[in-house]
Amino acid sequence: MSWHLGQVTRPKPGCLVNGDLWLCVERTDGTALIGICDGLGSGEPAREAADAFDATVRTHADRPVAEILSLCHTALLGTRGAAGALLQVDATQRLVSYAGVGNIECRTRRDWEFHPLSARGIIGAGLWREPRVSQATYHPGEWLILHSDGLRGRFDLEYELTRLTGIAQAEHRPQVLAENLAGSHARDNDDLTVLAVWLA
Ligand SMILES: [Mn+2]
Repeated sequence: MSWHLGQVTRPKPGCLVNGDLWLCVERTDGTALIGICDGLGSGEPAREAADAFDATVRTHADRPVAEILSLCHTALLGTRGAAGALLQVDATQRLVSYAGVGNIECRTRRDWEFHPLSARGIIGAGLWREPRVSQATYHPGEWLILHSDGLRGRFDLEYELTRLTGIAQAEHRPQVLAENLAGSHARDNDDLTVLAVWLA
């Protein structure tokens, strides 16, 4: 019972500051909390919003995911706002929980009947409604891809997974997948974050 994470994050080409970020923290109950955030726009103001998301998630990591996003909304009022999502991985129960707001996508294999959607809206701006939490159990070998809109969403996950079969050390596959996706499907006009989570 374990899981592995691959990641790529970078600022918009030509920019020094990345308005996207991701984080992974271990909760006191032993589950993992993975977060991804895209501060609106780019540069310092986007980063400021993303940093507020990061700090809030770390401070309240033991709370339920939707509640953490509500706390993020309050913390981001007065910033540019952000899109953001949280994935909780319970490797002991083989259970994942996802909640997101705005342009963060969570992609899964077609065969897995778990296709969570982020709610509309912006964290830190406008009317707030606590997002719905999607939950599912999984069999070992399942995948979740979380990405900001710096990645085009139309990639074929099944095909990308077939490109990994030649990699002898399975725990390296998530990183290779994240790099393959960033290499083939990134937009060149936005900050980018791709997380590939392999539930072993
Ligand atoms: Mn973006």
